[in-house]
Amino acid sequence: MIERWLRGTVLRLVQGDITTQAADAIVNAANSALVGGGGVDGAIRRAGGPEIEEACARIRAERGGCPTGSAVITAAGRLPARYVIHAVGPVWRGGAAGEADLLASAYRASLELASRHGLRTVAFPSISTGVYGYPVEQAARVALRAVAGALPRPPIEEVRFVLFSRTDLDAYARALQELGAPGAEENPDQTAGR
Ligand code: AR6
Repeated sequence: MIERWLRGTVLRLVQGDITTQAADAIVNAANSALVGGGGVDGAIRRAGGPEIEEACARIRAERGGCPTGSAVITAAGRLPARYVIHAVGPVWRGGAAGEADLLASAYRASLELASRHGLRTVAFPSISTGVYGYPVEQAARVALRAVAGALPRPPIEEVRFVLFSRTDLDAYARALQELGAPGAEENPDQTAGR
């Protein structure tokens, strides 16, 4: 596990399966139609059961879906998490089609929903880097910068990235380092009593 404190929130990187994570919310790498797919989406819907599809169907009926770069929140069915935040990242088209902005926006929208619902712990997968083909090194940088730049106030306790493979974990670890050297003042344990 790799972690880093930033303004009262711990950013944590772990390798694993997001469907098994205990967190207030796990984030789904969804599509804008909110219809079930493969990858994380398929795994979340299988593990969570019909309650998730029912909630997505209601959102589809009310507002037609969820545009790329935005997010919606539903119940989590049988998952250990309380909520699922369905975030829609962009399909990779070579990098000049606004992909980075849309990906950053999907992360920001997810944190905004988490904050609005008073959630304390949120677990993200690596949005867009599977079926949607976003190169993971670039996506990791966009993801961590977006999250670091949009941490809610008051701070949520933990933002966890759950990476499926060791290669993805390594890419996110490099991106986390690039955020700048951690200052002692960022870690409340190290500043206690000062
Ligand atoms: N836990 C954590 N990460 C996972 C898991 C899991 N259980 N399963 C896959 N990954 P993807 P996208 C990783 O394809 O690129 C769906 O059909 C995976 O290895 O799930 O945003 C949706 O319905 C990859 O690193 O999401 C959309 O249509 C990352 O999660 C479309 O795919 C994201 O891969 C979205 O594509």
